[in-house]
Amino acid sequence: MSSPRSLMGAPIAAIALIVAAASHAAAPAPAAEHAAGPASAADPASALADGEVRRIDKGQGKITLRHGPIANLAMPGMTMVFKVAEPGLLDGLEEGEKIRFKADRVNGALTVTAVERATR
Ligand SMILES: [Cu+2]
Repeated sequence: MSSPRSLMGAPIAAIALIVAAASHAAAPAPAAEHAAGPASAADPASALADGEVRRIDKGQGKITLRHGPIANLAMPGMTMVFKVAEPGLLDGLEEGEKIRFKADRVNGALTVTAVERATR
């Protein structure tokens, strides 16, 4: 244990110690990191894949996409059915429309978690 006691360094060191002590007491570091939330874990820009809507099934909450490579799932381009994380993601989409989307494995099912229209 060494304590910085010089007069010049004392004020800053003291403040730093107080802040460190206060935040330590208020919230343990691991809990604070978890609070950031799982949804924002991946870089959103790089997680978006290209897709074209082939079929929409609002009743089942499913969408068929012809998609390009999906980096975060290590999946090559193909046509396949995805679940959607929430029905509202299908609102306004039309078959044949080009989209950019984010997909993830949710409870073992490949699921579209975000959709945005491709801009041209
Ligand atoms: Cu696929």
